[in-house]
Amino acid sequence: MAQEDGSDAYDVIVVGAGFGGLYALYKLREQGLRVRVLEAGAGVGGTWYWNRYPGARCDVPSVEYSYSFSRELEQEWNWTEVMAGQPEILSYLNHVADRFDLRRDIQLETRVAQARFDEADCCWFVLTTSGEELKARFCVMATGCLSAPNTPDIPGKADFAGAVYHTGAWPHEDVDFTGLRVGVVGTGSSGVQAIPVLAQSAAQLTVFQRTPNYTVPAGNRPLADADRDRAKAAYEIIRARERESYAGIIFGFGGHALVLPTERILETSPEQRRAALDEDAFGALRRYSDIQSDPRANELACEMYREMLRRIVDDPDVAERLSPRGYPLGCKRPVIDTDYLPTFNRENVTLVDLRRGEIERITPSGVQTAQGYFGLDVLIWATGFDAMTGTLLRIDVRGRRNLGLDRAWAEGPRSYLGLQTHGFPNFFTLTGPMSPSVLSNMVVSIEQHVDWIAGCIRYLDEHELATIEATAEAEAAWIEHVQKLAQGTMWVSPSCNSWYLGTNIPGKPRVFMPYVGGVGTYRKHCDRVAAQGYEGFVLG
Ligand code: N01
Repeated sequence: MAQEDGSDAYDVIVVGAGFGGLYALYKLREQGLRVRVLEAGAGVGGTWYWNRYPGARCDVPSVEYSYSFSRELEQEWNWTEVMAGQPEILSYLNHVADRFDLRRDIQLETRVAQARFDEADCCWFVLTTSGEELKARFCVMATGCLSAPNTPDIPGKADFAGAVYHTGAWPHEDVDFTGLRVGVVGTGSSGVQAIPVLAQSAAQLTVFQRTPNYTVPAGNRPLADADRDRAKAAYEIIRARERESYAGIIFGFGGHALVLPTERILETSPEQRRAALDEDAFGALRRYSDIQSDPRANELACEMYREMLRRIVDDPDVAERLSPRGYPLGCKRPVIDTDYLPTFNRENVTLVDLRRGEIERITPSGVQTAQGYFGLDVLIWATGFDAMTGTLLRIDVRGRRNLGLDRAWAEGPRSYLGLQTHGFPNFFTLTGPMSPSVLSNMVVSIEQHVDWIAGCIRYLDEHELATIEATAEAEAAWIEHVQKLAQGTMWVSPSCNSWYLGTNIPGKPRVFMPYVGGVGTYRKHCDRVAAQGYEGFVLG
């Protein structure tokens, strides 16, 4: 497509119109660049466009899970709950798209099939599934970390005759479960959020649980006017502190005030731990400093969790089935819920603990497990995503010498700073593997990456340089640094399976993908690299 100046190339193609793609478009366009955003969905919003299952909600406080780039936007927008639900976040993102006139550069319902680097021309050719080809100097993949839904390969899954849904690709019209027998497979964040809501309308809800999760109540509530006003007045300080913090959050995960752990659980008596649970069940698990680093301490915390659960769930056998065992607290992504455990006290809810007999096959009318058959009208997969690499690898990305990203990442993702892979010049991965991304408030990490990329492109243009590419040495050193930081933590414990490690996808290499050093430290690394003329990159 010809540009206003007659050239047929864009400066930047951005793939994805979620939080990342929208801000990338805003920022790069402000810089005078010609930008085109390609988005597979029929609307903007990314994660919040696709994940509209009942109960979908963010677990980072909304005043923090929002853009900081516009003071006016911060002051205009009024969040109504401490942690906003999906519809409110989606309307925020639509407001942003309108407020900053972004839509004119976004092409919806456009899925990217291939991105190919042309060495002679020093540019990327991006091919869509409808056959359109676009050309740009730079590619920014704002494709999200949790955007490739995973439906497990269970025999007979195509045979089910009733309605089938995936939480990560939920229909846009309301789904009515009244009077129906509904089955949910999966008890990660999505399942845990959907289950209590589904239980209210379904005639019978059957939950197929492979691994029980450690989940704690979110304590969500309406955002009081006074609290909202206070946040608005203090935004400058809030944002500055988020940027220097560990996780890009200062009010605390789930909206609970951050408590610095000061006690060692290994130094407590059983009575003291029971008293701590009596006082504040949720807070109890956050007051100890040794849980993340010492397996014995961790097991004591796990037992505290199971004790909390037994206090909530009436039937001791159901409580046992819900009890996580054999893997540490803190290995998987924390799960925060609304009424999850009490839902299992309802008459119309059945918990199938797959540790007692796995799913053997899906039949046209239900699920056959080794412990019996469960008849269903509706089947919901809450089985997560091929995280962090899945969406990128579903695109045929070809760098120098026709190198495929799938080949470069055959033994796990390789990246320098989580921003670029050797062999793929001018190709940036927003919140990519080996950056803090999923261990942080995504919006803080997205803004940091977009600002860094925008600064990088400005630098190249000012110095009349055409390309930037991570060196193999810098990439290898960064990967080693990332892996070393994670060593000894519960995230990489041998008994841990998680999408952070890729172990939820059969055949995916077991590699811990996020950077655990914290967003503040990470930002300093990135700033230093830029200040030193993009150390670790070759500029050409
Ligand atoms: O996916 P998950 P998710 N048979 O991978 C089970 C973000 N998020 O969509 O643990 C039976 O966590 C699997 O079992 P197991 C957040 O970052 C945020 O729930 O692998 N079960 C697990 O129980 C989150 O972490 C929010 O043994 C099978 C479940 O499916 C991420 O998205 C809300 C199975 C998948 O859980 C992903 O969450 C929602 C099989 N073959 C999501 N395969 C908030 O902000 C998989 N499972 C609150």
